[in-house]
Amino acid sequence: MKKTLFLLFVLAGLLIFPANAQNRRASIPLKHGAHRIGKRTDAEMQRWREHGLGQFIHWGVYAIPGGFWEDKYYPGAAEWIRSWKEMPKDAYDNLYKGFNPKAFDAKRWAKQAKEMGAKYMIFTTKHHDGFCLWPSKYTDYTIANSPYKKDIVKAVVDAYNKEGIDVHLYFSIIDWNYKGYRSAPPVTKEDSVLYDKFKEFTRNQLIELLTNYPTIKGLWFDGSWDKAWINEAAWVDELGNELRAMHPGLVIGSRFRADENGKRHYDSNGDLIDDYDQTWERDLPNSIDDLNGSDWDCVMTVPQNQWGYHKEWRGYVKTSYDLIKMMLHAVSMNGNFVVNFGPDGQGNIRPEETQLAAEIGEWMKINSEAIYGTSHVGLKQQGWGYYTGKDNKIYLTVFNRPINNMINLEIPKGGVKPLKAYFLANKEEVEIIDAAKNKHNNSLYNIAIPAGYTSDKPFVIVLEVEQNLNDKDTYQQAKT
Ligand code: FHN
Repeated sequence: MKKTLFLLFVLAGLLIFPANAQNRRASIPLKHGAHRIGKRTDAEMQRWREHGLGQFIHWGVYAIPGGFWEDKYYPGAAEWIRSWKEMPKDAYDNLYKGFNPKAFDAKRWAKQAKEMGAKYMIFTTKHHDGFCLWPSKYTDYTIANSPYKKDIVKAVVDAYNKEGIDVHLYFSIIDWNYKGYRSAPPVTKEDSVLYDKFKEFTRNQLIELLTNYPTIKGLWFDGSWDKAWINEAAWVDELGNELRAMHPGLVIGSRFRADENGKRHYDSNGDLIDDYDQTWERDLPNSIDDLNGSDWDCVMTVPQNQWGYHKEWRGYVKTSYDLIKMMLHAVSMNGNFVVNFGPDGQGNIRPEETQLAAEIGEWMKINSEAIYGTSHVGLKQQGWGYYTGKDNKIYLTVFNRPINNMINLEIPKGGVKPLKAYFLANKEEVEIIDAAKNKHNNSLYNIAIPAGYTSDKPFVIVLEVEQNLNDKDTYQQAKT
């Protein structure tokens, strides 16, 4: 069972990441702070936790200009082009009249995600521009009024669910199209009336999404940083309760709401707001200690900072090697890794992204056992790569093969005893050399990679150990 393995080393007196409670900064009475201290322990959350790899799709009318307006290159993230001074707002707000993505085939996207190894996906129902990819009753600015007409969110949810992939819906609180939306708190009476309308509109849309797409597993909020929204802590908290009551098990990250003191993600006591930490956008923690014992996800772009479709990617574009390495980095610290795709205005996933998905999928076909349902194992990080683990297995994913072909491993005093090691790819056994103990009485081992072994990809060595890492009693102690 994922996220429990560090317990193994509780046995060795080595508690790798501190319980969240220990990291709390203060004890301030809060009405709208975290609703629990520590992680959710229910089955739905456990399912989310075990995904390891996800797919993000940013799609909307911004895919039509694709980062260009009148042949001028927009240097920001393509989905933000409406905010560019060179972009006439009226022209942008009428783009939907030409949105007719003839090549859109949700089944094709879902198949590709499945082949990549994604266990869940996050889909932009509405980005900051306010355009809804579902036929919302509460605005005219929707897919129903485009030439395409059909409900895109439904097509996506159905197709991915058919492939056994969980769907989480991305929803932007910022809505540049809605009249009552504003980023600063309302000042005048008139402003307040309008903002109240916006709040009601937002609530209606969220209820509509949960009603129309009952199989979804979570809501992935964004654009919740405006002071106007932050100031509504009590109202937003109540809305969150309402959504959870409607949809038991719903998974919501830390970007939905702030506490009454305006603290986002972590409340004024340092406790995580809602179910997982959403601060790791295009970023990875240096160490497990940076995570406060929280569940978390890392959402990652393929180029530097493009989520929606941009015709011209400039700068460094990540390779499948980079993305697989980041995935291991995340999973080895109990996070989910989510790779973003930005289909074009016709609904095609660009060839570069298709290629990356295929390469990640090839790797996952052989090595996914080291990803799905695995957790942090609490061993000292070595230069060769990353540890993940579950049951009685520790997976060593090797990115940097040492020139002496020895994979070093240090097991704390009283920790697990290795029994055998083998390549995950072909089960060929490799020698475990007992390299004595260090001055702390920790056991040092070298796993010997045969000199003749070749691989042009990161490879996984499985280390079977004596104890089952999911020991029930230790799991109970581990809940943070
Ligand atoms: O502004 C958005 C951005 O366009 C993109 O959707 C990302 C995805 O995490 N979220 C916001 C920036 O944090």
